[in-house]
Amino acid sequence: MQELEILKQSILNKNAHESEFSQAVIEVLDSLAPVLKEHPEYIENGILERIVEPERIIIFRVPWVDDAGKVQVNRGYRVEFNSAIGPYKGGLRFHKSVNLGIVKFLGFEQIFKNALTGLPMGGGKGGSDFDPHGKSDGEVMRFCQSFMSELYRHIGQFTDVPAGDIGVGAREIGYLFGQYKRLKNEYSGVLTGKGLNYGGSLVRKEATGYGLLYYVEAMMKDHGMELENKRAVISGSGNVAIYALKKAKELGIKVVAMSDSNGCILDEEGIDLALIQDIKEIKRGRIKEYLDYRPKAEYFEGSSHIWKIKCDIALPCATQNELDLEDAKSLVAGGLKVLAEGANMPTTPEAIEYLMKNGVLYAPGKAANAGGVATSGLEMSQNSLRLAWTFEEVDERLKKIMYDIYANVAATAERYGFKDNQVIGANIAGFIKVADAMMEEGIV
Ligand code: NDP
Ligand code: 2IT
Repeated sequence: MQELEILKQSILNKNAHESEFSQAVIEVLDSLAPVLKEHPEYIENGILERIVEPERIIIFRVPWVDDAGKVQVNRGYRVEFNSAIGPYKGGLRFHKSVNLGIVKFLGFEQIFKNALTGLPMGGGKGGSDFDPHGKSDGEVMRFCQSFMSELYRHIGQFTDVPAGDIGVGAREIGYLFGQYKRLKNEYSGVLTGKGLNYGGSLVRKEATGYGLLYYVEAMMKDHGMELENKRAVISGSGNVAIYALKKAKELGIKVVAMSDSNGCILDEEGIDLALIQDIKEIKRGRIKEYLDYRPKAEYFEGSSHIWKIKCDIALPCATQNELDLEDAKSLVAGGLKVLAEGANMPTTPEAIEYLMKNGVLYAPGKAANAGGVATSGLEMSQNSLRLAWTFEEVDERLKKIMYDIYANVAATAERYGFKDNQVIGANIAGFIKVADAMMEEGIV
């Protein structure tokens, strides 16, 4: 379609230095031709031009003092991308690689992911180039307090509700929440992923990893495939990876490898969950330390080695573009059947194309990792009700949401003539809900 080609070129020109953002936008635009043919009103009303432009971007200075008494300065971001179906919602990422293009790509993905959950949440994302690795608790606290000293005036339970992402877990959310409450003199559910003592939801910590496996279960069942005794690898060893491992084990899948940004471990007896939790969640250590306790396991330098390990199921749960065409080729050569993304945009476009052409069931992150933000939505509901649901109740709702997302993605793909193409299914299903809301709300 000519309109799409013109828009794609203008996105590339306008955001030439934001490669991740352009990559995410082009993938969505490339999926939309079938729906735009049926609905020319989306083009006539400038939906595409509007949906690729954030409603608001906030960039701010974050000064703080390190343990040596030296002044440090980081850059803070919040991209409030789209509020058509609810308050901006999405995580905060603290990682040295964070820049505006990365936050925009994550915010853009979040619009469609949040729509797929069926809950009323718009899309947003934020973060900073602050690197929490090796920082003391005091340094992390002072950084979080400084970050919130600016962010607090832009967010609110009905406006914009941040949560965690890479480098932002329960510790950081606690410090951010404490500072927000102090500045506003108000207790509200302005953040999700909160501690259970002050308004957090059971299952939020587990939600992205558990949700990923519920999605995989729904998808594999639909294709008549058994989960039990399948061999899997999971990249990363953070929040998403750890709870993907836990649920995979419960479902009878044998996970043999995990990684961090330095390297990967292979344990043919199956990765020991309690040991990984001790090394990564409690000691905040490196994955290499696994060998100190399991000498039969092997360690390989470099985070991408994990894709050389033979497996039936691959679950990338670390970061964007961590799996490229070469990695996809070695996975397919090793007999890969299923790849589902716990991370956001971990697979490069060339790798996705290769996987799908070679018969791998491929589940894109905006569908497969939506369990985290969905449970954030459930945390917001509980905060509004001033109630706390049981673990079982939240887990049941999460599972239903993930099964419903899979069903919606699969049905949408089929309805538009692309059966089993979950990229097209997820992008169209997410897009239609947001686009229709934007049409109803007028040109804003
Ligand atoms: P964590 O900070 O808990 O863990 C991140 C993991 O990924 C760590 O093992 C880290 O290794 C590794 N990693 C990070 N950056 C790189 C890199 N550049 N190269 C190689 N490895 C890297 O983050 P989460 O588990 O929360 O997030 C993981 C992914 O899941 C991200 O893509 C995030 O956007 C996505 N996601 C998260 C959700 C959530 O609820 N938390 C929800 C949906 C998606 P190291 O320790 O060496 O840095
Ligand atoms: O990428 C994601 O969906 C998240 N980091 C979770 C966002 C949220 O608001 O819970």
